[in-house]
Amino acid sequence: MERSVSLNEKLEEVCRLFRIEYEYLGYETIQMGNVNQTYKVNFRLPDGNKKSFLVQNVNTYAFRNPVGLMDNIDKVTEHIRAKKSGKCALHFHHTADRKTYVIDGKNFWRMTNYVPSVTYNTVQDMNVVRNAGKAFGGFQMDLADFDISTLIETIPNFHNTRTRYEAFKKAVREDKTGRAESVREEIDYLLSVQEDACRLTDLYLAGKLPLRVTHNDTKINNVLFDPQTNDALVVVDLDTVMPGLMGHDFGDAIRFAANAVEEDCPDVSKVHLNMDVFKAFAEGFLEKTAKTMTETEVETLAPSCFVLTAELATRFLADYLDGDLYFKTNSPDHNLVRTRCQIALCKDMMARMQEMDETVRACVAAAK
Ligand code: GN1
Ligand code: MG
Repeated sequence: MERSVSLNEKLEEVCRLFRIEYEYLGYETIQMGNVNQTYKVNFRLPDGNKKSFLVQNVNTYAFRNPVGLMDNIDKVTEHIRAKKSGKCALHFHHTADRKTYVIDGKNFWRMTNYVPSVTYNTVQDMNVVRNAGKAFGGFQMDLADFDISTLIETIPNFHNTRTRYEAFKKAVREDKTGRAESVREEIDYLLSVQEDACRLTDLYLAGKLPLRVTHNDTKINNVLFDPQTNDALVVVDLDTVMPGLMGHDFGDAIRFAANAVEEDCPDVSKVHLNMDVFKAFAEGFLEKTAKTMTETEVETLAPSCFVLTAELATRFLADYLDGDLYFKTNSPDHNLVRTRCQIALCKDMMARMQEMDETVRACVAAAK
């Protein structure tokens, strides 16, 4: 890949502002996430060894209050780090004036420690899946004693499926790019499942589900694994850590990890819910969380997988209709491909709802 000199210089300058004074060697672009830009920056230490950090350019179109977001992250990472003495934890670097970010023009930069590790987009090894379930379940439990009132909503109504549907319908009505007619089938499907998709939101609004500190973006590639042992080392991508529901974390994790293919697979005939992955994740997640869960929360876990998948489909399709402003895309129809993949998964999840629910209940019984 051709490297822009100015980006190289910019990254070095940002690192200096975070008070990294070693010899700068250069950067690598890291494919991570659909929203922020991530770079691995490499340095040479005085003893000749190399040391790396991660620098991210936070997407301020998605995150309108990045300073509030960094305040959330700082509090949450320090809360977790205090419980993990000697173990791997995330740490954000500070500037000379004690800020966890550098603002330059439109760019909002931050820097963390680099954890040598592997990540997975699809997983065959059920041990890895179970460890991911434990990591996300453990993450919620680590934050169970965190004062939720000190967190801001980094994206208001992030998993409010009712407001997501309103935004989707607005995008259909406005049809800014003239694409709506060509995706009528997808629009109609998503409208037809609206009530099922809004089930979690409605239960919450009716006061039937407790608010917890949740991660809200529990893709399995947001867990870093030890390359030798495949133990989960640390949960990353804390931008959306905020008040949320147990089902948000469970459902989103299954949506991503238990899909037999990647979330943007163009061949929808390959999309299906892998029940072995479902079971392994549920075992790990519930081993950590079952004891603290209410009966209504347990009831929501299987439906939440459908909810999170349908919700994301409305978001991908709305973005396609709006002209691809929110998610990073690598082709003109990338958001449509993603939408179709999520819709295919929704259909398979609907067909397996009872099986999912029985598996959840068996895991809860085993964990209690
Ligand atoms: C985005 O943060 P990242 O890029 O891993 C999105 C999630 C979606 C996901 C789909 C802040 O995740 O909500 O589920 O893409 N994050 C934000 O891949 O919108
Ligand atoms: Mg994220």
